[in-house]
Amino acid sequence: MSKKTMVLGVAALLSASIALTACGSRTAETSAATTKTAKIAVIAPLTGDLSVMGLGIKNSVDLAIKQANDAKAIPGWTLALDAQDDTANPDVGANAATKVAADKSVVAVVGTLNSGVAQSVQPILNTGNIAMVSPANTNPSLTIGADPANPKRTYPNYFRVCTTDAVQGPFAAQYVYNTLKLTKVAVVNDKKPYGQGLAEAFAKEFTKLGGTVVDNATVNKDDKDFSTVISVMKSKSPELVYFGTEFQLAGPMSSQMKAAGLNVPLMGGDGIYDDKFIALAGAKAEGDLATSVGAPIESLASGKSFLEAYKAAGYKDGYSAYGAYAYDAANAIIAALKVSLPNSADAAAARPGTITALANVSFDGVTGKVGFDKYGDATAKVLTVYTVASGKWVAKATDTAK
Ligand code: ABU
Repeated sequence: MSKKTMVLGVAALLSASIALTACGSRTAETSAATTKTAKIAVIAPLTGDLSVMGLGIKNSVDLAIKQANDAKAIPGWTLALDAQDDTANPDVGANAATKVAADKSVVAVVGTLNSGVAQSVQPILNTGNIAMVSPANTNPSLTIGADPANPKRTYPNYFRVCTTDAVQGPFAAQYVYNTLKLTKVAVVNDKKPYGQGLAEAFAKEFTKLGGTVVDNATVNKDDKDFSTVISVMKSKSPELVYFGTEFQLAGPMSSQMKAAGLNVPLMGGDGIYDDKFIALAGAKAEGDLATSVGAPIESLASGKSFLEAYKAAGYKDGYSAYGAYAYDAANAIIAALKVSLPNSADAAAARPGTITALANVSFDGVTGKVGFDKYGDATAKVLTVYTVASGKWVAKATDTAK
């Protein structure tokens, strides 16, 4: 081999090696660049009276997403959170849903908190083929329609991980009648889908058991002064007041009842199960009652890892009544995305497949077994009754509806 040929050969090798190195680094860059992103949106009240519950939902979904990304749960995909504030208002919720549906990187939604907001969000997300999993909506009509005697699935994209007021109302009535042995109650509701539906379900079962509803009243969702309603209820001597509403109305109602001399327990559903109720109701809240979905998360072995991870993540706001359910809702979506995303070109293309996959999801969540029936309702129907004792909610009884 001549000297010239040898020099040319070395130059060619060097050039090939440089080209290969460049090619290798381009491959790495290309691979990083082609990791695709799918967003899970949260639609919940992030400001306003109910934000304490909405922020617990948002943080818990954020936690599930971060854990999935850390575990590289879906190869080739990164999940991201898109948090939308519905302010607990159906119109604002509809706008949030429209925005989410237009964002092609959104594949599914956790939300809403309020059943009334869900009514306006459901059809928009359904049109966009976007799965919606609520951690908190308890109004039965969202899954089975308005006529419980003739159940029909309302929207195929809608699922929830909590049980419904068709179970929660009777559960509360049975506790009041059978355990507390009370036979005369007053029933109030705030005229919202959740409050009205829950109060009606309670009253129906209480009457069926043999109890008497001595007064049936309504208030407005923005009322602050309940003196007129309290005066009428007091004249009918109820042994307990059942209030279908959330804590921002129930707290002042309890406080004003006691100040007016109506010294009987106030009871409500999951919407009042928050420390804010106790703060608003004041010292006389002792003995007030609430039911809420699931068993107390602090009492469950399965809840330990969630509670530790939530604390370690350092969120400013607590997980509140629905944090653990929101975490399970997000993980139900992530389980479905493991099926729908790998074969999809982008997040939007995975939307219909995510809905289909969700229907078949089944796993042990932090709240218990997570799965859905043919209407999109949670198969688990666990509820707990709590009472206020020494300024705290204390669990009295947990049961599973048959
Ligand atoms: N489930 C209680 C609060 C949310 C709702 O409106 O259903």
